[in-house]
Amino acid sequence: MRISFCCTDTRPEPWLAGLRAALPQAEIELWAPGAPAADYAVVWAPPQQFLNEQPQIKALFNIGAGVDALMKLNVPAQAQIVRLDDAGMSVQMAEYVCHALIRHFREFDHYEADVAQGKWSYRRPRLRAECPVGIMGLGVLGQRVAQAVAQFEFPVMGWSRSPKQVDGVFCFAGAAQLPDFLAASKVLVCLLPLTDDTRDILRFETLSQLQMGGYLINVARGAHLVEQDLISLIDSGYLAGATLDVFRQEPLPASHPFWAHPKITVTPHTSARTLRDESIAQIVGKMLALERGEPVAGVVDRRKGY
Ligand code: NDP
Ligand code: OXD
Repeated sequence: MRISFCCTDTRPEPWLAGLRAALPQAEIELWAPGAPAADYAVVWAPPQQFLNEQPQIKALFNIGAGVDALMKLNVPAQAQIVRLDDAGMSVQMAEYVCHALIRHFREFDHYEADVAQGKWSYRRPRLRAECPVGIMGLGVLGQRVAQAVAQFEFPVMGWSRSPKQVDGVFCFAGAAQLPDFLAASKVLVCLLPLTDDTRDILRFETLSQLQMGGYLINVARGAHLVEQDLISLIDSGYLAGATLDVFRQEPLPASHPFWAHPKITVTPHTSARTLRDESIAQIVGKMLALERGEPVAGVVDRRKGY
């Protein structure tokens, strides 16, 4: 079995060492133009040239959950695209979203500012019932986040493409139920894949349907959000603020207004990191299953784009 490694912005050595240790019988090489044909590839945002030179490839293993960078390319028709299926990401996502939600809900920024001035002050307790949390995307990550948020006894709404039943979550589905989902939510968490249907989904028209004083947590992709619409809604006082982990342009340019906005918290696309050892174990397990002719989880439906 020959495996090609072609991952942009990723240090290849530890991945190659981990893959070789797990699959000593395989030939595993860092891709370079003109490399021999491979059976499988481990990829992250590969160049089109890689795919053009590997028309026979059986499967591409994406070292992230989101496959939007791959879906922009011309991928050989027979190649299965397999994404990371949790692999240690969902618990990180749950931590990140709960941290952002609780920091906002309990007004810890205000306490921090008061404490910095030596002030011993109290803010009026808020009611959880008045802070319903809406989660867009009830997939591997969205469901884990929904469960974690529900543990803190917030009312939880969820929205997905197909109807779902998730314990403790009031579920909405499809474009027709989006307005009801938004109207029932005050904090909105985006955990959608980036597709033609979801690009720009966080825009004036949708964000202004959240309950007054709403808050946005975007941990999916920057292109879900129309950035200026968010700033306008916060500056007008309709939305209370946002925590953003992903941006249209990454790294976020130094001159971007998000950096200094007092009601926007920025983190550098770090809400759920790819964990190398877990990811290698998952990828290797799936490669061996495919070799045996068995089905694997996390295969992308190319028509849906995720
Ligand atoms: P999944 O594919 O498991 O889940 C996607 C969910 O979105 C599904 O519930 C799906 O509905 C729903 N969905 C897709 N399209 C629509 C639509 N048009 N309308 C309504 N719902 C829709 O993905 P994951 O949970 O694993 O990951 C989600 C995203 O999180 C990734 O695509 C990636 O972009 C992002 N991510 C960000 C990271 C970060 O560090 N910031 C790290 C990892 C992932 P249905 O269930 O009906 O198919
Ligand atoms: C992912 C990511 O999609 O890191 O896994 O954003």
